[in-house]
Amino acid sequence: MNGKTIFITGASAGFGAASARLFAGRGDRLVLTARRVEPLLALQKEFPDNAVHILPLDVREPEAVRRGVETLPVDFRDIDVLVNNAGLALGLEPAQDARLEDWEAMVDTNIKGVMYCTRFILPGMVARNSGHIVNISSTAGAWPYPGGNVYGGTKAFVTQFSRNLRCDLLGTRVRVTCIQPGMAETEFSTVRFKGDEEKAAQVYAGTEPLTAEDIAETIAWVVDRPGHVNVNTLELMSIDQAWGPFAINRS
Ligand code: NDP
Ligand code: 8X3
Repeated sequence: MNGKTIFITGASAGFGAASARLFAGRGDRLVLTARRVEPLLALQKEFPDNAVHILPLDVREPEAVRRGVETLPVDFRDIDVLVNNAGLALGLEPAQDARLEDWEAMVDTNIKGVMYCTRFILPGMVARNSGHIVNISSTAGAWPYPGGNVYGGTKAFVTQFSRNLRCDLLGTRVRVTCIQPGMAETEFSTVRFKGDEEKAAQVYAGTEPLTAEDIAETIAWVVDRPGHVNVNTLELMSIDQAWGPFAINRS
């Protein structure tokens, strides 16, 4: 069989859907997961001649992830690339006002979801001595901002988990890459602001943000490096984004 088998979480929108299109366009086999089935079916229909397996699941449910991975059709079983992309931010309130339910949803999705997918897919990669895990972290995991509290914390986990995985995998041909995008226009802010499209649009107003396609191309680039090259961490931002000065409180 030609091409790679690529397992993408969060393929129903944003970076995941753009990556699915990019990889399908060049003939890779895809396993596409997310909670919403309709967008996954639509993606599958876009590529009628491709091997695209859709696997609706919630990454917060370890049994669903385990079952989904174990029962993949035989042609999709040997996963070459796992893109741990499913994730979300909920709210931008200061910590003292944040909703505990939002914090729990971010921890369960962004941390535990990455743990579950990795834990159930990695053994096959190690057994075949071949594979690549691409984890989608964020600039929010490296740089703080007001209201980033738990979201940034979950992405810091993704960054350090990626590095620690490489330590465990040294001596194998399994690669691990952590990608840290800055502001990119997807459904991300609409989800963060719980459906408030106007508030979401303000995040990107007057800027040229990163696009989902930019991130898909970055994922493809790290995957396409020769097998002896492991891109550890890759941070990228829009030309319209940079760091701010330290904030000072003056009384
Ligand atoms: P989108 O909201 O456009 O896409 C998020 C994807 O994650 C959707 O496909 C969604 O599918 C899926 N998802 C969310 N929760 C779950 C769950 N519990 N189980 C399975 N799938 C889930 O956002 P982006 O494409 O922008 O975000 C992708 C990743 O990139 C996230 O991890 C995000 O934190 C990160 N990121 C985003 C940045 C940005 O500015 N946009 C910048 C840096 C990082 P569904 O709802 O159907 O389940
Ligand atoms: C998404 C980027 O800056 O909105 O991870 O947290 S940011």
